[in-house]
Amino acid sequence: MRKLGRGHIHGSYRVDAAGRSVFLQRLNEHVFPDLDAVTHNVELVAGTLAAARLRDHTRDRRRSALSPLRSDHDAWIERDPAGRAWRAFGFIDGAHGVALARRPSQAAAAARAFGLFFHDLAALDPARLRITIPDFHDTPARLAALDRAIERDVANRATSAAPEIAFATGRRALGARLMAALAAGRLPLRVAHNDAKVANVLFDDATGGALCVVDLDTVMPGLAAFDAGDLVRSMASLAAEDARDPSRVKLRPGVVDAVLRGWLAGAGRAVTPAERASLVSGALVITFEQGVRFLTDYLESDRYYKTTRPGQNLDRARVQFALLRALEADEDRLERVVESV
Ligand code: GN1
Ligand code: MG
Repeated sequence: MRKLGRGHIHGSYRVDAAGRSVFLQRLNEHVFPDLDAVTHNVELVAGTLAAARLRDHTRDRRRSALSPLRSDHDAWIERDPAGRAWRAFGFIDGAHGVALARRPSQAAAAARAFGLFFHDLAALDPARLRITIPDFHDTPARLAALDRAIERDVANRATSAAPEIAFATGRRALGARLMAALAAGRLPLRVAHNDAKVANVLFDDATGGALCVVDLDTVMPGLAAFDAGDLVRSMASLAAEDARDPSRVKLRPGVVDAVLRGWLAGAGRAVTPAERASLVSGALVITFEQGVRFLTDYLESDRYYKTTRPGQNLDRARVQFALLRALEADEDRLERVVESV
């Protein structure tokens, strides 16, 4: 059994036994208390993607969708003697993940894979999915959680985060942009991945091309702009998400443009004009929201995101806010990029 990956949430392992390889995960029930709901969504989405893959002869059938495995007891989840929950997928071999997209072409390939994901799930009624983490990309709700954390200040850290708190509370209007458009019926509810980033794409070892979108745990009803926005957020800069010096955050305009173009190419005709027009706002809002989440966790004493050193969640928040400033400065140009596709 070999430990894999860098995710903040589950523990992931490769197991080779009886002539086959399995991707085994120990599930984090603190983050996902309703594993029945997670399992329902993963099975429904993986099945829908597999069916789309069968209709498309240009894709690698075996390696372009996850295949959840049942246990010997015909269950999707098994508990070990300590009560911990485990699940398994067929191992996708000859593939690798990447933590950072180095070149625009790689960023475009990852974004296109998520665009295809959107395209392939466009006919799936989002109401069939269960809510695994309520209000996941509801930025105003995330701001309300930040307000509570500031108010309680359980770890006495609010003073050390005063500039970040001021930054976040000054941008409430930005935080409301997407949810207001959804509530007003201007944007359609969709099946969204909700954790769209290059690290959740597998690339073919042989060709370097994007094979498959992974990590379906947060797939829920959502907006196109959540995923396209998170892709921009996670690839826009080469700085580490927890860089100690936020001045290392530099926008890579060529990569950002490639992400927007790549996502639109994958989504094709499944995307509506209003959705297209929301993608750049999505990048700003989701970057802001991620900073708000890290800042909240810092104030709540690092309960959610794993940390390996003091101040790591505050550094993470600072990086997101630096990135947001850079995206805001480039917003008009990015809107023109989307219009030109
Ligand atoms: C978490 O563990 P990972 O890297 O898949 C988080 C995402 C954040 C991300 C930030 C369920 O994802 O929402 O964008 O960290 N996932 C959950 O690095 O909260
Ligand atoms: Mg994830």
